[in-house]
Amino acid sequence: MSNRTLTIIKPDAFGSGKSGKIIAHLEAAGFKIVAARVMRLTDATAGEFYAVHRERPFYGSLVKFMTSGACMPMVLEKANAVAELRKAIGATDPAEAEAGTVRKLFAESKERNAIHASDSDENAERESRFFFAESELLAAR
Ligand code: 3AN
Repeated sequence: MSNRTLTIIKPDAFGSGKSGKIIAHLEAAGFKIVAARVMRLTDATAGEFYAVHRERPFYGSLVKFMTSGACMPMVLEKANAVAELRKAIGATDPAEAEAGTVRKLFAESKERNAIHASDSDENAERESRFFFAESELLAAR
């Protein structure tokens, strides 16, 4: 069980000025920010990040969406971080997400769903290193 996970405030939420509210929501839920940046993904970067979905019918559209504007990758820290963040963001489709979750509060649709969260400790580690250098991951709590 690791205490870190990787999140991305996606272009729909960042572009409509919801990043501050989402960060406040996550901090209120007990997450601390270890690393953060604002960036715009390229086709190559988004394609590599979502490579596991390459064969899915929504892959092309997902990459187009994720490169459509700036986004905000962050490494978050909390005990049992991966499971806790998945719980805090809610189901992939906001229509199915529980009340009070980030996606219920801030997402537009199943694709434009406001936020990404790693689905395992292994992916949290891989995805954190995808966006951040070793020196950026040193912040100790
Ligand atoms: P989650 O983000 O809840 O882990 P995944 O990993 O199944 O969901 O999907 C990755 C991303 O792909 C989602 N966040 C969403 O933006 C998009 N996505 C997933 N399923 C669909 C779908 N059926 N139609 C359109 N986009 C989808």
